[in-house]
Amino acid sequence: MPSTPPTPSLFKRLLLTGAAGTLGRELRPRLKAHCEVLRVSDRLDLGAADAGEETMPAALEDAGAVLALLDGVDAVVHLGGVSVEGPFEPILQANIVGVYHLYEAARKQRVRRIVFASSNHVTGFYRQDEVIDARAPLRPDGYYGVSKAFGENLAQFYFDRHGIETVSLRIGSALPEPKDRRMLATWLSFGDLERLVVASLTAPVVGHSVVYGMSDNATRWWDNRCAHHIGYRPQDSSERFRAAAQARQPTLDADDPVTRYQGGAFVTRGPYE
Ligand code: 15L
Repeated sequence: MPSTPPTPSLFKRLLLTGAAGTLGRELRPRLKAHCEVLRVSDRLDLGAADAGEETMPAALEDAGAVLALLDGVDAVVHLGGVSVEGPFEPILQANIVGVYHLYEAARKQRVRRIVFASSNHVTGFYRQDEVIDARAPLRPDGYYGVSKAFGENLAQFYFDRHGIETVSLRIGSALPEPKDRRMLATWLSFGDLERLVVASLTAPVVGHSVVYGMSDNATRWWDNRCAHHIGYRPQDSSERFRAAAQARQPTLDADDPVTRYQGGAFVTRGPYE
């Protein structure tokens, strides 16, 4: 009997930025199945290149380095940058200047699709008793959320002006398990993160699409009705962690902004001086 030929890789060369971060380390081995070569990049130590990988350290603030990073790349999964709320200057450099360098490099190197790690914090000032979809006006809950809103706007502009497609992933809480009651709504398992990224890379037509990155949780504040064309089907749910999360937080103060708003603790961070 003839042996089944291996599934051809979808991409010749895929770039993963932020590969040394928490989500980057999760996606790095998982994305290798979807490309012939995975180019991994970060400003931090990437370790040795594994089979099927090439390492290219780069700082997003360095336009020349980012241009070289996108040379010969079919598509990008952009996780790089600051991933939490904090003072403005580092966020400005990595998330605003850095994402501009990324899109300019994509234009010059003719990269056609980017999966952009945005964040639920672009809408963190909606209340936890509201359900929103991707058409809701943005309500960032800090400089970090503002920087991700900039990234989404830039993605829209580069699609309208240059035809570069992006899926902006408003990632919830991508952790091994939900740590508190808020995360029963925001949790995204690592398996579902992989499914979401792969669906975003492979959906035939995305233009600039926005999708909330959450698992199939029973409690939900986000409605992905505008993103059905991506074909993301979450397979995990936070429900099995509910009892533990409730035991950890038996009572909640409804007047506390951390409880009231979807962004949780991010909404109270700062000012920084
Ligand atoms: C994020 O955007 C952060 O990167 C992550 O550290 C979590 O805090 C997450 O949001 C969240 O909202 O739980």
